[in-house]
Amino acid sequence: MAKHIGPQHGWPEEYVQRYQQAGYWRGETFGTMLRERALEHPQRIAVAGNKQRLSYEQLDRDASTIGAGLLAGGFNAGDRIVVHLPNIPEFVSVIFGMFRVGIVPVYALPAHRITEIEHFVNSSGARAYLCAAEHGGFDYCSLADTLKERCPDLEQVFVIGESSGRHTSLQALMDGAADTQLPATAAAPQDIAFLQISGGTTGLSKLIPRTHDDYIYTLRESARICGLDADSVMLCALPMAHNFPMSSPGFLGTLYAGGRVVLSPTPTPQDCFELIASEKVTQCSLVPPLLMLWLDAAERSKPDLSTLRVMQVGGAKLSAAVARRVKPIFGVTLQQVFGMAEGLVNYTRLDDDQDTIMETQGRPISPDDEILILDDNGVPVPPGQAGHLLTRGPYTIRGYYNNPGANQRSFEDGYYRTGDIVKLTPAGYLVVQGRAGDHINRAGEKISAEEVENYLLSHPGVFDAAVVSVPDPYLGERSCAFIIPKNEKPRAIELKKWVREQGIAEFKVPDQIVFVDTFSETAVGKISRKTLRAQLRAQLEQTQHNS
Ligand code: AMP
Ligand code: DBH
Repeated sequence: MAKHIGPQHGWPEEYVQRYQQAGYWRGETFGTMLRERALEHPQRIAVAGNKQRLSYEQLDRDASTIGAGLLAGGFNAGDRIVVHLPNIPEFVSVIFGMFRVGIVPVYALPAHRITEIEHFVNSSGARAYLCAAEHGGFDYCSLADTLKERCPDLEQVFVIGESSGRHTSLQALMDGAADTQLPATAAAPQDIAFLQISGGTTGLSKLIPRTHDDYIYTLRESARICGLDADSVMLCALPMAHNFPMSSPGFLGTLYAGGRVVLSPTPTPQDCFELIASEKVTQCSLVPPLLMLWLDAAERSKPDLSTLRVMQVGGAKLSAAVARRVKPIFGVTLQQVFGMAEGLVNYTRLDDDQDTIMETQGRPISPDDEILILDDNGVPVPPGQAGHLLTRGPYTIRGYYNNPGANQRSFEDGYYRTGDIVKLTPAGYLVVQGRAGDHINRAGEKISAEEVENYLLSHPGVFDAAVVSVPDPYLGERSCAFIIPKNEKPRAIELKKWVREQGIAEFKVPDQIVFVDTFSETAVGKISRKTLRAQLRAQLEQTQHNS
């Protein structure tokens, strides 16, 4: 497995110059950004959570210590390390430590399990894996043990918390490099800063290479569009490895603005309402199902949310009916966010009229975000009609990391095919209509139908499997697996257990299993999986409608 980071980024030189001249790419890096904030207001709290409070100065120092510790441990700029952490302050110090010395974090979600982590290690060529010893009742050290067996090229495991001596503790790494001062950055602005994870449409997630320059551009603009400044307090309720709470405007946008990030261990109303009151939180980002949960809880318990100003909601389609409840119940301005880890992010603006805020998913960050809306034949649709969204611009990647096959499918003439079906309003706002791709958007978590089908197909009792999304009043969408059994029909509960035992994130386990004799009388083997899934979805909706 190659250890170098490969091509730095895919933007052609003329675009690099254009984005630089327009002032989007300003030559900042995460290392310089943190150093500047630490010099501007050293004593301000940057991150609070898990009973810790880190000032900007302390965060800057910890980043240097971690970076120096990794260099002393034989790691070099360009190396990849899979970072698998919950919402704890060390998440921030660890990634800034890596940014400072040019080591590239690969972000895994706390819900990910051995199968996904092994895939991230192999596809990124990571030299190390870094996790928290335990979180949410799950023992990540045991996962690390299995990972070491399965990935012989993996050289190191770093653990935060009690690691029972089997792995290197982050604290030991830091103790070995205490008080080392490092220059603000060893990375260049156009280097890959980190690898983000795609939701995955076909099979396991793809890796998304983001540069310092392109990502920091989105932070600067997101902070401005969302009204963040040094007095802002952002509650991070969603898992912070997600691109949305990371950058739209997220914890990184808040740090860019010099504000304070407050980390919640869970997104429950109980945990979060308490933190909002005690930390005087001004902003927070949620996915629609959590928003609904919070709205109901707030109506019941009337918590003190008087400091909250703005709430970003995105990741999945927000219904206008739910959107309308936000202001009366929370007393905040709603901001819809339609984004993707690959790049393009749209926001409704804080001063937009109410209809725009309720009914649209916003407009792009950048004047240079190019939007194409095409019909099935690749021809632009007439204004106002729905079609496939393609985009390119100053922060949308030109290709996945080391994945020519996926790049062939997902990129054309520099445009990224988002897989979303959208309409454009006369004012240039996007309204998400649905999706062309075969993933399930389960409460904002994207699940690849193909990936789950493959787990099901590996069961000895399964002849064929097709996984589709079903509308769900709470989750937005849930997953349903249609199964053609072999001679002996397995039980649904057994199949769910089987999928779970593949060592994957729990949200990928099918919510519903339907056994059928055949998928379609005429079509088996003759139609694409995509058409088949569409037929099954229609069939299911029809039976639900009739019942
Ligand atoms: P990912 O590629 O995993 O980062 O997921 C991005 C995808 O999430 C988008 O392409 C959309 O399908 C979906 N998405 C994100 N925000 C919204 C939103 N506000 N409304 C509808 N879908 C959304
Ligand atoms: O769903 C997403 O991936 C997403 C949603 C809102 C995202 O990546 C973002 C904003 O940046």
